[in-house]
Amino acid sequence: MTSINSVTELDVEGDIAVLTLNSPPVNALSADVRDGLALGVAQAAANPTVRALVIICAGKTFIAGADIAAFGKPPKGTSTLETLRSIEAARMPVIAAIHGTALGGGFEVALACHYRVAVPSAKCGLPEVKLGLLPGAGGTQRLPRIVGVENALEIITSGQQIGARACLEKGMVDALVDEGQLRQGALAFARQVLAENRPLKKVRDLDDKLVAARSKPEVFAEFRKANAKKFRGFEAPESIIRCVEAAVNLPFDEGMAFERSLFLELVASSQSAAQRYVFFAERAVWKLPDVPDDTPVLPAARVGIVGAGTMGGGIAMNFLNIGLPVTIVETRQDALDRGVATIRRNYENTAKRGRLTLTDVDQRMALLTPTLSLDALADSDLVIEAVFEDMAVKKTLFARLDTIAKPGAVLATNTSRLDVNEIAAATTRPESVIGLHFFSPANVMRLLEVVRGDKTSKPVIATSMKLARKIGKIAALVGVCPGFVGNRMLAQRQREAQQLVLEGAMPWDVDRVLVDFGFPMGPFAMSDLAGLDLGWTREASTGQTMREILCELDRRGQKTGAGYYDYDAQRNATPSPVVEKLILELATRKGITRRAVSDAEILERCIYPMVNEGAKILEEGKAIRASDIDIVWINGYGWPAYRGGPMFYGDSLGLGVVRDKMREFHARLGDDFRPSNLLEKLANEGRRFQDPA
Ligand code: T1G
Repeated sequence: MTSINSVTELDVEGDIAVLTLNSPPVNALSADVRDGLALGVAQAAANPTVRALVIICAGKTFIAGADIAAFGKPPKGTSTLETLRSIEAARMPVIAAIHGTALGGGFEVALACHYRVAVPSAKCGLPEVKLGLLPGAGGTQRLPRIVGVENALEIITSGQQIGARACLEKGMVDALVDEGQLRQGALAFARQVLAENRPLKKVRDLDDKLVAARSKPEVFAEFRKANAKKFRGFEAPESIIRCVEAAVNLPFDEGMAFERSLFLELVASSQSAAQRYVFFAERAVWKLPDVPDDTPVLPAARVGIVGAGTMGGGIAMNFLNIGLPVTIVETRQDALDRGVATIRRNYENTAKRGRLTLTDVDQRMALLTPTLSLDALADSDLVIEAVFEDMAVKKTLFARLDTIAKPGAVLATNTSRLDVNEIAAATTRPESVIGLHFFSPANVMRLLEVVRGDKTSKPVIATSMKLARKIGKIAALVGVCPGFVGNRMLAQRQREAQQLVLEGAMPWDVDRVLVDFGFPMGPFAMSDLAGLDLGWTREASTGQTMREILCELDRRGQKTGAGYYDYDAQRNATPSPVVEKLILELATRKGITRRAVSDAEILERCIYPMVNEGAKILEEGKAIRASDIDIVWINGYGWPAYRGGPMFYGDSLGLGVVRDKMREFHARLGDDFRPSNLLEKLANEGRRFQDPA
């Protein structure tokens, strides 16, 4: 065994060399790893007894890509491209031995090898698009040569991980070896290559798939059209498509040069900076400064849900999906039956799309126990209420649960804004009470706000966060305040959207500006979709807001064919002349002289107060870090990932810019725009939310 450098060793078994990389946690292509690869290949080639080389990794995975943390820093060591060139140009067959996840530059290393073998549990992929990048080490040039253009376009623009068996079928790997026997299997494969005197198969030389593609140039336009909605606003997918086009139409080396040029553009782009920030933010969110990793976790084998409505049913599905038995409680049989039927229908719809079998559906439904009795929750480890959003109702329920639930059970409320401390005070065990704020639809939306009460215990927090990860959520631990993090900031945007419409904009102007910014829908279209009458009653309606006026006219949104917009039978929205007239009348009644409102003002008035509110949330300690707030907004409200989240966006504008604009609005529009202390402080010091405190 020869140590090549701190992360690479080379040993020789007979006439086969084995180059082992060991750079935890994921063998990312750091400078040391690249140097080790290049030096190791050279040393193996310089050994006349060596007739083949296996590249394998220690630890949990094959190379999982370039070192994301190194982007934007001065390059060090052997370049990735040089490293791959040395592999592909080696005098002997080089075999990549893959386990774990060979991703990005890691799979590109494997593609530069002459052969690839993998254990069945391994996965391969080119997820650079999720970082606002494209595979910058030949992935867009080599992969189409193996799997064809259509497959390559789908694989690279989706960033999906592909299981080893599917990789074998697509030709991305050449053989599977026994699980847990990767080294032995790779060595055996290498001996077979030698015994059969197989050629040095260079992917760059494969051309048959490209020849076929040259006769179908329309593939690219069709792919662009089919994915226009999914790619809207993102730069990387179009660059990827252009690179794959180049693979079809240019010689390999020219295609590589083209890929390199587009890669460098993306690396330098604000979108990629944002998406790389989000990558680390999604990992930071699980780090809880005052809840150590070794905090004891409570049992969570049986779940009780109170309420079988939209939220309760959706929440139940999260746990049924991971095989946990769920007891769901309602007050009336018809409501219970409706709730259970909705859960089954949701699963059956998923099965129709081929993502579940009917057996899966039956197995999950068999885990569900519907009941009208709260007492049935006596042996639940976790009880989640999803009943009517009313404090009195919730306090009464928690007082009852306190007498029913077993000692140590976690009692969670799904409230979206009510005071978790007040709910906890209705029990004799406030340390067991926590907020689990699911976002609707609860079986789809990835975000979970975990709301810690003042007395919530650390084991309850740790248990909740661990369970959140098990059900596939991304969880942000937040503090108790009206609307917690997401809805508290949303209130800022909703207020300004309504005010801007009175001052001179129309709902469709505000929606257009925010959709152009990157949101999937604007606030008014969202309100029509959700229903304008949520929480509205005719008895209490005063006709003082557009929402009330519209509800009084039975314009309650898409479900009534009209809300802020008019809808046709296919629910296509058009701006409503009726609503325009109502807005003008309301503004007149309120003595408002309407004026032209610019798109810039719409954006600034909707977004900057959100950033300012996020700063207040941080000041008050209701979120652990700014990037947690960004995770909330990206995963709960559709903030475009390529803008990093509201706090990252504020940083990208410069907090001085945000502060000055807030000061200007404050002078003109009042206290809603008073810059927070933290915003003032950071702006005055020329710092960012994302800088270490
Ligand atoms: N670079 C740097 N750090 C990385 C990393 C990477 N590529 N991947 C993971 N980490 C860190 C991560 O931050 C965390 O750190 C720890 O490893 C465990 O990660 C030229 C330009 C591999 C599937 O996009 O998808 O190649 O929080 O918690 O759940 O064309 O990590 O412990 O301090 O996610 O087991 C392309 C990204 C890069 C893969 C493992 N590659 N990584 O998941 O662990 S661009 C990727 C992942 C590129 C080339 C281009 C996952 C994983 P900490 P984890 P996991």
